[in-house]
Amino acid sequence: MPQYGLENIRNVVLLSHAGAGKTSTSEAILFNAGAISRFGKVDEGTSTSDYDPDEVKRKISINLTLLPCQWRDTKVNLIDTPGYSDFVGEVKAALRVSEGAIIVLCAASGIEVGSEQVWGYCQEANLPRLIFVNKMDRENADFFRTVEEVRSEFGSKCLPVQLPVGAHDNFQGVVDLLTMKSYLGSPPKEAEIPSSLETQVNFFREKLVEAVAETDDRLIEKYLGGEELSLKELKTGLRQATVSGSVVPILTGSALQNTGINWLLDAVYDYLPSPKERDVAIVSDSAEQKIEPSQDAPLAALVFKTSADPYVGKLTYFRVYTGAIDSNSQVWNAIRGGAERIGQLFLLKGKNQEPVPQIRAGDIGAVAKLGLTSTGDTLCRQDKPVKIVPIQFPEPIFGEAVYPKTKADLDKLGEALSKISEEDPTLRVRREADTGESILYGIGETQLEVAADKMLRKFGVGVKLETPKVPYKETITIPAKAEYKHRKQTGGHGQYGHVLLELVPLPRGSGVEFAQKVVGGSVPKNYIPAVEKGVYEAVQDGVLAHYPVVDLKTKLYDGSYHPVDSSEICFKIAGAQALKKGLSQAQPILLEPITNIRITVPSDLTGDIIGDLNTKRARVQGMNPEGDINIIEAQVPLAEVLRYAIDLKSMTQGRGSYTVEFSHYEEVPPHITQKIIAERQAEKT
Ligand SMILES: Nc1nc2c(ncn2[C@@H]2O[C@H](COP(=O)(O)OP(=O)(O)O)[C@@H](O)[C@H]2O)c(=O)[nH]1
Ligand SMILES: [Mg+2]
Repeated sequence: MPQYGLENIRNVVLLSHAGAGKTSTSEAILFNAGAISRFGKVDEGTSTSDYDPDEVKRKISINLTLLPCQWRDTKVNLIDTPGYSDFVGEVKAALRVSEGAIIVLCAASGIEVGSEQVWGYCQEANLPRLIFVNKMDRENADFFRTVEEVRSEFGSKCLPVQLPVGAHDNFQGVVDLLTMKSYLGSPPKEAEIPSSLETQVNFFREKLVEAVAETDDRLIEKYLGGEELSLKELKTGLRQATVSGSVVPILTGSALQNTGINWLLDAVYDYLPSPKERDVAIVSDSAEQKIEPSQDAPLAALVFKTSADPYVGKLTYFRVYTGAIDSNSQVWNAIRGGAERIGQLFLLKGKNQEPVPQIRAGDIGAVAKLGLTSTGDTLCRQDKPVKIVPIQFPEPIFGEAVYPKTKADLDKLGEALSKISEEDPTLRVRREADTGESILYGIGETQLEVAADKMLRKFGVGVKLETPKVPYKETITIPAKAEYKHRKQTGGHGQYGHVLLELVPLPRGSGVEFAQKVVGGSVPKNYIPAVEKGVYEAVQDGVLAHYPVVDLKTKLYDGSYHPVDSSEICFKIAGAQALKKGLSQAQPILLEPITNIRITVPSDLTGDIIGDLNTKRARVQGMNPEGDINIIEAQVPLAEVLRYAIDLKSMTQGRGSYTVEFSHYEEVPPHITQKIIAERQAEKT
């Protein structure tokens, strides 16, 4: 197992809209680099990256996958990511441990929503990147149209370093704008530049040389003086420009046909930065600081993924930034403040694990069965603790209630839920006290379906997912008085309890209060707690639709007792029954939770979003345009936004996002109250 210096590593994340060809590109890269001997296919479920049964079943990537290979003297840790927006957590984790990115575009579809999103993530992270215009073999593939779109949306710093020769079933190869040679056929042979491409070749070559020259005073002098830059100068300059982000090289090819892949690997080698060229942010005295990656410094490694395996147990993925980590050693988890035993270390390649004695700075590895470590933690030396700035994951916002399918499933449900949410930082489980449901929150519907499949496959727990119940409540609108006498004569001694209650509505959010003002011992003191107990039990089950009653004060003001027949239970029954009578007389209503929602969308979609909110009984409270996005704030009943993640995605093709939080309870409009009561009755019978 060779060891690599920092300069001889590239950690590269593959990013794109779903289906542009990341996984196929990664397969072609592995194949050409000799890391695999068989060229697998996504569509046949045989790719190295999409090995997980859920990925094979759906034919999409769900997890980030580590796919190391060697190109020339350098180790390339390729990280394939899912394009489907539900799995953005994996993308964020992969981005964080990479020094460079390849953004894959489909030559027929051009820029798609997902391409915009991943471009945005790279901008945020300031990540040097390459663009690979894939699928040149496809019908409707159009490199020049795609480049035009890219340059107008992502900026003129995106520049082709190659142009394709031919397209569709006549895609032959590329013209290299640095060497000014064309390479055609398979295996590629040097050829003349086709005369039909001359105009474009000259145009883009000029742009490229100019952009490269601008990176260096000496080069720009030479360029302005009319001198040609040498190939070496061009390459060095392009590397600098790519690393600094002032140029984004565009390459092209076809992953499926395995064309253009070697040049892509060359570009990763030549232009993307090594771990040495990117500092890592640490938290020091709650401020952020940068440290330089180094193999000689004490250990600092970031845990960026955790996966749960029913056999192996927990598998922890980490990226080493400084120092090295050894098999069978002890490290310090600076975030948890505890020691962690490290067993056998592994390098991962898809599903394969290769045991290794050590993993050094710059590289990525995994270890099984850690005790206290979870995603986001830093592993280091106890005498030199460091905390690497943790990864920011998006908030889980879309919830579904999880119901076990059988009694056996119920027993194992809690553990399975906690294991799958440990695997995915964008999943969270919360028990809703009001409805008694366990709610699994995530980013989207597909992610939750995959989570349910995983619970069955990995932990043998069958679950159904349902839209969560709305925690409605009931209250009263006018004061009322009610009397109940519980009296029974059965056999031996009888039962007797008699109370008079006064019910008064309280303001929203007050809850339930109980008071007593009994004069002359008409209800003896020792029975009053029983009445109170009866009242509190009865308010759990309202008279309208069996929802809990809130915002009500109950006062016990009179009653009577029997020296022999009275008991606590009799007064409890009387209290509960009197309350029920009182509720019916006090014009009860239903209350529903109202949320504050904050929706961020491209400005031109504002009209659609507002129109839709109007059908959801929302009150729009404000709009805050910021550039070409608009932030809409509204209050809307929870019942209307339980599936808003799905609605918003379809209205905006995924360009929108939102946050939602509980605000307060409000009266349900009468026509909806009728519907809810009818539904509850149907449910109960
Ligand atoms: N014609 C053609 N199809 C491709 C190419 N690359 C990928 N595909 C197909 O596009 C689909 C999605 O590819 P995949 O690699 O899973 O995309 P990902 O979602 O970005 O990982 C699959 O059906 C691939 O066979 C290509 O270069 N040419
Ligand atoms: Mg994929």
